[in-house]
Amino acid sequence: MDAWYSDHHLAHHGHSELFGGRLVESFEQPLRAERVLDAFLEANLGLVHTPPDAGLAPILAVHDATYVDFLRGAWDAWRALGRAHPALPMAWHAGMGLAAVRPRHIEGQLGYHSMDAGCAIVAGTWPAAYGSAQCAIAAATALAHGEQPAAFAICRPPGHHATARAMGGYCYLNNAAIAAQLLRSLGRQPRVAVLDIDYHHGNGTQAIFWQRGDVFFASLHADPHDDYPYFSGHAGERGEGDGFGATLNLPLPAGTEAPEYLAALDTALDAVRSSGCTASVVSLGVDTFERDPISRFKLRGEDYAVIGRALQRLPRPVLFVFEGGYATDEIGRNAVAVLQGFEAPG
Ligand code: Q9C
Ligand code: ZN
Repeated sequence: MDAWYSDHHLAHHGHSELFGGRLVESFEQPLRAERVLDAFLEANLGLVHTPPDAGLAPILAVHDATYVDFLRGAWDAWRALGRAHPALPMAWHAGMGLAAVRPRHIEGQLGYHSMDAGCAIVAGTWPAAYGSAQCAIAAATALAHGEQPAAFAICRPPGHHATARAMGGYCYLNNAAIAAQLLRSLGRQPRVAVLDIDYHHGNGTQAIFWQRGDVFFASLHADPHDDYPYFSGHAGERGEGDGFGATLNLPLPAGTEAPEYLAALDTALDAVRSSGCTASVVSLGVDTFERDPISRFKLRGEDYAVIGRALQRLPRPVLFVFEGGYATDEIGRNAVAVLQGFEAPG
């Protein structure tokens, strides 16, 4: 399978996040995507393409125009206050009990368009997020044209926490949702599955398709009682309206190892297979790794090829979209092991 990679992500760097009560250098680093690219090239799995610019339309099919305008202009508005350090939100409307009116001031807008203090904005953030989305768009376009049965979008920054109008969890644009939407429209797929195997619940993807029956969302993740994103991903969340039954959440406890993980993955794959989907997007996070610095599952290096093999059961074409994973020494190898397992002879 071929991969899509944009070096615009390199300009999204030097950002901090609020972590454990301290402002620390973000765990979400440029090195992550470089490691994944290196591992993909080393494994000789296929070509690596630079995505062409497909414009804003596929992004606006998922995200609100006001949010996209905010992302594009946030750094300049922040700079206009005389600040040269990264922008971070610090006031949110949760709990005020009012429908939030969008503030005029950039500090208010940062809070209005975010769910946490994990998404800093620097000069290179918009170009990076845009380039990341373009990787998913180009890979989905290739699949829609029937060129290949599978593709890999080496997205950075990641996307699955971003909702239609809010950033969070290192995510600005929801690459997986943009790709799923594009497969629906461009590829004329009647029903598309999104399988999210990042350690964290893909709250953004879930929210975007919550009321839609045409995109089936299944996710394996840390139990939100105990882990980020805390307010989304419980087993009882199943979608609403036309989307009722098209969301499946399989929260797992801290310390989860391969046997329980693979059993839950089988449950998700059974559901995807009976959902009538004819194409799949995998939100591929490898922060389920035992040595991931911010996560508490216990998957080992050798488990990732087994996961990839299990994913052979997904309806094709299959688009892998890179999400989280913070053990920089191993993320490349682990992500690519999933692809190798997927491509291994059945
Ligand atoms: N103590 C992704 O993997 N911080 N985002 C959690 C836990 C946010 C992760 C802190 C983690 C977001 C794409
Ligand atoms: Zn994650």
